[in-house]
Amino acid sequence: MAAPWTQWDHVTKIDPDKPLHDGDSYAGIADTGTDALIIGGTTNVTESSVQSILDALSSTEIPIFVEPTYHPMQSHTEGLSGYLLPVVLNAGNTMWLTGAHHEWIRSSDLEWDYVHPEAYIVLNPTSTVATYTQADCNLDIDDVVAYAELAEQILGQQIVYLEYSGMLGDQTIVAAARDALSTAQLFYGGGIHDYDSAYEMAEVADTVVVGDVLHDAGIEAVEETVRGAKDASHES
Ligand code: 1GP
Repeated sequence: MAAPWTQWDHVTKIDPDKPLHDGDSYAGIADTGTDALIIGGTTNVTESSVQSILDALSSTEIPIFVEPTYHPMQSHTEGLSGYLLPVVLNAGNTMWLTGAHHEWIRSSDLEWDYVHPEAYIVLNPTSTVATYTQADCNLDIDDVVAYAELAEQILGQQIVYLEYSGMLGDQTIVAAARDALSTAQLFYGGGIHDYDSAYEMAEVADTVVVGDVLHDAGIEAVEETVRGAKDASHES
């Protein structure tokens, strides 16, 4: 069976550390047409904050994954499709390459069917994730392409994630990374906030991820980004 993410054009990431926009509810996010939800953030994410969001999403039918930047005690929670585990290829702090993962595996009885790695390439030097992982974001297009190939061909990664968190990335770099991959899925995230920005990035990435727009502008704005991503995917 094909991995679920091969069907995703648009994903919405919910940060447990940020409130929803006024009047929005977690349950309403799935009605935007987004293909999947990821619960995850860089700082202040705890098992209990993730659990309250899972509870609020209990009637949601689209896949829900958690990016565990905290240390989950359970390897599988009810209502969860699985964990997406970031491995930050350009991290300066090896905690984000293998350190945190090693610790989690040592201390938990993981159900591997539910755990899938994502090879992150962090590209916005001013983002919290770049600071936190001490990422080397001083990369040109050939560096990014080489990381994408390394992820797929050397590390056998099925998901490569270009993470521009907080800023809209460079479409040429995203397209070049996509071209360098054979079967891995290219996720793009960062700065998508309306129809046009979603369309632009979905033209070149396999899956676009929106985060801040949910918390800053709300569900209706997320809906616009879904339309942009779906239109671009159907045309390509
Ligand atoms: C963050 O890639 C996601 O991990 C989305 O980025 O918050 O900038 O939309 P934004």
